Amino acid sequence: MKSDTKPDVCVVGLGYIGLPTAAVVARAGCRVHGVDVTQSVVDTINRGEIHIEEVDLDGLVQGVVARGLLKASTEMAPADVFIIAVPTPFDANHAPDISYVLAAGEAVAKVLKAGDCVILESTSPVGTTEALRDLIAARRPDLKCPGLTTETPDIAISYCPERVLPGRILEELTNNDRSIGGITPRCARKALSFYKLFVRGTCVVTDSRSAEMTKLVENAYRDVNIAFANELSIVADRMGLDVWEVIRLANRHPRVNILQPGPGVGGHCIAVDPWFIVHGAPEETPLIRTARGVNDGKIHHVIARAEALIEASPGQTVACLGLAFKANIDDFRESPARAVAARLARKYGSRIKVVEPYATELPREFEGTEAELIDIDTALESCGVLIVLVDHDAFKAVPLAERMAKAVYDTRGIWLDQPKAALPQRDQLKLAS
Ligand code: SAJ
Repeated sequence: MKSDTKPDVCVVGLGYIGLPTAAVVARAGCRVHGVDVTQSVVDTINRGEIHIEEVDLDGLVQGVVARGLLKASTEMAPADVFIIAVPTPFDANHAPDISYVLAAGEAVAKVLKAGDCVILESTSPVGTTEALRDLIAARRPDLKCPGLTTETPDIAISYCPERVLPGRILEELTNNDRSIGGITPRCARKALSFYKLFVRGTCVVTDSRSAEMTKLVENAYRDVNIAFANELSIVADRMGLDVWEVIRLANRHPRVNILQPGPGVGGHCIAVDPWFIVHGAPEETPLIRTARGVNDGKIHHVIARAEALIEASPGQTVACLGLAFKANIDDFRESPARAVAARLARKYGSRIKVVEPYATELPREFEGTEAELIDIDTALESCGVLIVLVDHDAFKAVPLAERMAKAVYDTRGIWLDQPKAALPQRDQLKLAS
């Protein structure tokens, strides 16, 4: 990497992490070449527009493209720093698929030169950065690779995960602390000097395997703790207790901080990454595996309770409030709310209405169900049953007076003032085991 001027940077994968990262790095004054396999994504970015939703990203991309600092292409180009931010999905057996990372490595290997720094940011199973290094070493025997030579390596390779929250990505890319995991300490120092160009948070240097595990552990921690809250909510339903009251009181203990129950865990990280740990150590991970099962199973509990409420309210129209995987975002992928609403729509047809302020039409699985997208005002005027699936601010703001007489099933605990009398007696609900 040039030490006197800002490095030229190539970002491989222009999705939810790659594009904001490319834009923030360009804002810091680096010339950024973004690479994506999808031509329409490349064309959109080169017009100064964006293909994903993220707060303030549109203006930032427009600005850095207009200043010539960010250009996108389907082709790899030489650079000083390469950031790989491609997907790492899992297969039907929950085994991680790092083929996109390796494909990116193949492409990067073709343009690498001595002095370059390669950084993997994709959430990855432990050992992936070394696998990337091995691939580069095999393709480029002319370059001395870190950990494989007793001499000073020609290139640096590190793992540096992001930990940004959708909806706050730009802010968190700059302000969050980061783990910088080098294959060797020298690799970590190279990556550190790059991240210092745009990260205000503390950058903590470690080895690549520890950094890989750290990212997985962070999301598994969330999953296990959400599973605890979800299990408590099922226990509370069985015992006729208000789980929100119990958690609120327990969290007054100075060292207790229980997370919030919901209809299940959605999104692309928390429900996926724990499997990477389980896959790496199947015999040693009963807790993490069970937590995944509890969170996936919560959807079925919610469906059973919703069905019981609907059947206890004959002739009433039902509003499912929310489709997003969490509050105040327009991301409906991997969403338990969407799965619950679609299931109810298939079973009860035109009785089911859906309120989702972030949607203009219902997703594909509602096709042929007769369910209808309506706004919150119409729902409050016409629906006798409300099923809260997402804690959007627009739903939280509905005053008690407008929902007092409704039968409500609130899976997110947003209306704690809702009279309990409006709920059917819990012991009358026929719950699925
Ligand atoms: N959820 C609950 N109860 C809670 C908290 C969350 O049911 O108390 C649910 C949400 O409704 C949602 C899911 O869990 O369905 C995940 O939401 P989230 O806010 O925990 O996480 P994500 O997927 O939006 O983003 C996470 C973030 N990780 C953590 O909060 C530990 C983010 O910092 C990571 O960078 C991101 O995953 C990622 O890319 O890994």
